[in-house]
Parts: sequence; C-alpha cells; structure tokens
Amino acid sequence: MIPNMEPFTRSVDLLSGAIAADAVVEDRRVADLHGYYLDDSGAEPDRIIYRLYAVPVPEANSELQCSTTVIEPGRIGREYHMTKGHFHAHRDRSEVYLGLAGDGLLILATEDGRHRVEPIRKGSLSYVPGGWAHRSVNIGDEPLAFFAVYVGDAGHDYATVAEHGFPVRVIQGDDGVPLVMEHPGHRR
Ligand code: S6P
Ligand code: ZN
Repeated sequence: MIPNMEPFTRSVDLLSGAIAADAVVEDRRVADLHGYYLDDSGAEPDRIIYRLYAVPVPEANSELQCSTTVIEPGRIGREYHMTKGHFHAHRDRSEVYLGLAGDGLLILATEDGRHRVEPIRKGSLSYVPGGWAHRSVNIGDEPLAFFAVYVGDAGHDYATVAEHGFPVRVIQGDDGVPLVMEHPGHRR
C-alpha cells in the first residue's frame, strides 16, 4: 500500500498527563456531567472534573486514537470524581489504558449486567475488550492521569450509560475509605 499519513511524534508529560503541541484539549465540568452523579446540587457548575488531551487522528478503523485523561481529585457529595463513561459506538472496538499518575479505579460493565473493577495507577495496563462500557474514578488526593489508545472509528455511545448508569458507584465510606457500592437505580 502507499501510505497517506506521515509518521509523527508527540510529547506526553508523564507526571501531569498533558500532551503538548496540537492536542485537542477538552474540559468536562460539573455542569457537563449533570445527571451522572447522585446529587450535584452542592457542586459549583464551573468546577473542572477532568481534562482530555487528544492527538488528532482520522476516525478510521485502520488508525489508533491516542489520548490522555486527567481527573482532578475531589468528590461530588460522597461520590469520587469520575468520567461520564461510555460504550464504544462500534461495540466490538477495544482499548488499552496505561496509568501514568494518581490512584484510580476503572469500572467496566456489559449490557447483560456483568461488571468488573480494575485499578488505575502508575504503570497499570488495562485491556478494555469490545462490549465493555468503561468509566474511570479518581479515588486519590492527586490528579489521576492515564493514556488511552483505541481503534480509530470506535466512537462513543454516552446515551446508554446516561440512561442505565453503571451497576456500581464509588463513594467515600464513613471511615473515609473508598467503597464500591451496588447502584440501586441501575437497570439492565
Ligand atoms: C475513549 C477513552 C477515553 C475517554 C476519557 C473520558 O474511548 O475511553 O479517552 O474518552 O477517559 O471519558 P468519557 O467517558 O467522558 O469519554
Ligand atoms: Zn473508550
């Protein structure tokens, strides 16, 4: 084949997760996540929950999307800061997460009601197979940063998670320790 893309190199700050130069930067704030948390009434709408840095790559199944996510420490009510979470729009597309900094949990769930909880920390490599929705939670006191690489045309289905939620939520227990609890509102 005759390639139609040129090779390139970008710089990832392994401590902060920031990707330099032409990365597309997107912030997700409390207001953007309304409805995902049990109760966000006490949280300032402008507070940044997480930041995404995406290297611009064509959305084709021959390519690999590369991005980092940085989730600030904190809670909304008793729930730790977390991403929206999504299935890939093309359900069978897989993804790899490499933990860079901080202390987090990766919550995974299938449409038939199974779920898994995996750690995210410096050096953790998590494989997200097709068909598993995924959400990241910062349970530490420092920013949680991880690198993700996934099939170029995976896309994001946020609507299914927005409607049904995940089977578990991560909250701060009475003793101050993170607790993974069943989510009573979750429907299959
Ligand atoms: C993309 C990959 C991550 C997330 C990011 C934010 O497939 O899983 O880059 O997009 O961690 O999460 P979310 O659920 O708001 O897209
Ligand atoms: Zn994904």
